[in-house]
Amino acid sequence: MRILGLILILIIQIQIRAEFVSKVNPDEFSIAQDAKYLIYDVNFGEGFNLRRDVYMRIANTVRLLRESGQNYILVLPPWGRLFHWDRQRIGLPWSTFFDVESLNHFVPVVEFRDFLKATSNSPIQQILYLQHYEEGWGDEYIMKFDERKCIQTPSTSQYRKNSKSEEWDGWFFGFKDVHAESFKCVSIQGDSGTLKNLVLKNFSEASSILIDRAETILHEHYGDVNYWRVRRSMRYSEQLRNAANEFRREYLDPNSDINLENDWRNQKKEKSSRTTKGGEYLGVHWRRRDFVTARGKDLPTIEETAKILTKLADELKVSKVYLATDAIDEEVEKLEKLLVEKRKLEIFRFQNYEDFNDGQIAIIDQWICAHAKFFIGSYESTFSFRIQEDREILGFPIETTFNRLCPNSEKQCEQPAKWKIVYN
Ligand SMILES: Nc1nc2c(ncn2[C@@H]2O[C@H](COP(=O)(O)OP(=O)(O)OP(=O)(O)O)[C@@H](O)[C@H]2O)c(=O)[nH]1
Ligand SMILES: *[C@@H]1O[C@H](CO)[C@@H](O)[C@H](O)[C@H]1NC(C)=O
Repeated sequence: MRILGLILILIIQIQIRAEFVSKVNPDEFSIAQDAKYLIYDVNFGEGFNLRRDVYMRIANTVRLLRESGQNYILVLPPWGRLFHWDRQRIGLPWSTFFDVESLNHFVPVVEFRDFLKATSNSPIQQILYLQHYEEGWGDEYIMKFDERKCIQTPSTSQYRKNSKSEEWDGWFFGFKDVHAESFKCVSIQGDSGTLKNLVLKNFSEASSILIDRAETILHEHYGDVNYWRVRRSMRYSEQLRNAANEFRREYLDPNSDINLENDWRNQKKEKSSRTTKGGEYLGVHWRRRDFVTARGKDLPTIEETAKILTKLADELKVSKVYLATDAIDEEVEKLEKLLVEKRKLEIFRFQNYEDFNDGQIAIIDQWICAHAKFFIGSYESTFSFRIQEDREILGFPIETTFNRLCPNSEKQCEQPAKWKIVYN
């Protein structure tokens, strides 16, 4: 009874606080005034793993802005409407996939819904819609930006000025009652640093900016220490790590645990001297579906995949294969049949579709592959790249990580670029 009372009081207090937060007048609230919010969005068609890469570029822009003395907070764009997800969802917070506290140790971040609360749903001050230069790069690639008229695309037309309110309407991740005061197209060629310059030079008065088509800008220094710092900060949520870890222990290898520091900032180079062994299984990322149409000649057939995996399992002396794939059931069955026929291999997949959405299962697949004794991925798949990065963070020897499934006719093919982790 007493506990129940306590819970009730707690609930009431939380409600009062929530109401208080949403009613704060930003003009009278100096903290809200000081903080500036940078929100971003990515082209509709981009996949989950490229979007994770865009986060890194924008987080570095926010880092650079903060290093120039500006108190920017990165607003995390809700997940949803992803082309590859069979079960569509919208408006998912980052905590569905990532440890937000860990992200927060690189630059301050806030979920979109909390940003709306903190700013009492007042309009976003400025939308900057990034685009390329209509005339192309010219003779050389120079970093630059210019206000230009919008190159019309289906995604620019989502933004419309409401003739009554004079405010701009848009998709805004499917959230209602979100508007913007001003909208501009900017042609830009450059990286995280160029975007910082654009914001600093022309829009530092705005207390909130939405950068759309953020994938237009590149990394400032691909693979440098800040690339890896932000990458290391992108720890998966505890729920997903636990699910993957339990699966590993139960089905793959009870002794496949790898210790990481709780806080990525404390992870020292010496601790990852590439001695990580991983679990006694082979991790495979077998990308199918649209990849077969788009890059068929870079992928092995099902029969060839079975051959490669059988040979690898022999060499590695493992009998278990963890299969991460987007293949349709028929293809998986065919592959499984071939593998079991050829040699007594056991194939494992994580398939708890009840408790996890498509993006969560993708991350669980990745985290399990990241812990395998040996990993082999698919050519130029960002899904495979993210696994390779995780393995760099976990301290695996290079030769166990940067491998790809070669297409049919080639015994050996060009292997993935080895983007090695750096700590300073
Ligand atoms: N669960 C799971 N999903 C996968 C797997 N491979 C691909 N997918 C799904 O398909 C999507 C692949 O798109 P991306 O994340 O963009 O990665 P990508 O392989 O580089 O593909 P593109 O961006 O389309 O070139 C993932 O986000 C998943 O939704 C897999 O092994 N397991
Ligand atoms: C930045 O401001 C300058 C000066 O007001 C203006 O000429 C220029 O067009 C602006 N650039 C962008 C990208 O808004």
